[in-house]
Amino acid sequence: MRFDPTVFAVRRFQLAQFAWLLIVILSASVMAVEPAAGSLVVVNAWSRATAPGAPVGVAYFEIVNSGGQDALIHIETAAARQVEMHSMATVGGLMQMRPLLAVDVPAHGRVRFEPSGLHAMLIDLVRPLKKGDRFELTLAFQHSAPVRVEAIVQDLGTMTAPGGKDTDK
Ligand SMILES: [Cu+2]
Repeated sequence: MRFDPTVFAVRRFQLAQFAWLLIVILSASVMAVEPAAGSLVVVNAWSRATAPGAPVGVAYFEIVNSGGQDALIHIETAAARQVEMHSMATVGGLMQMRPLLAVDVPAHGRVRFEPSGLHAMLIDLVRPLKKGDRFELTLAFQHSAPVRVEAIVQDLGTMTAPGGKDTDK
């Protein structure tokens, strides 16, 4: 956009308005490139009903990252007194769970917590989990703001995410 200097004076008022508009536009675009906010989305959060008296439960979800590299470092829920992140691996023919301090979330990648893989172990449940219950999980990340997501409790034997949606695509 060009401004003829000879008409600058009469345009001063419009120019001032234009300057304000420019500030608004610039600050909007600065907000748009902010890396942290909203670049991590957590989808398909679910859990599984627990047998009466079972002290632990489990939760699964998928992290979709449209931003830079990050790491999941902590999970909290009101449904259990402690949450650990576990991996599962077959060692000598036996499935073993291993606590993890952090789970890498690659830039523009996905991390899936799912049966037989990564999972959130809900330790010392406040009450048994029943099918249809909902509870909130708060996921804390190394760089991004915490993300809260509601997990829906499925049947005791459920082994796939609700709806069986393949969210890879
Ligand atoms: Cu576990």
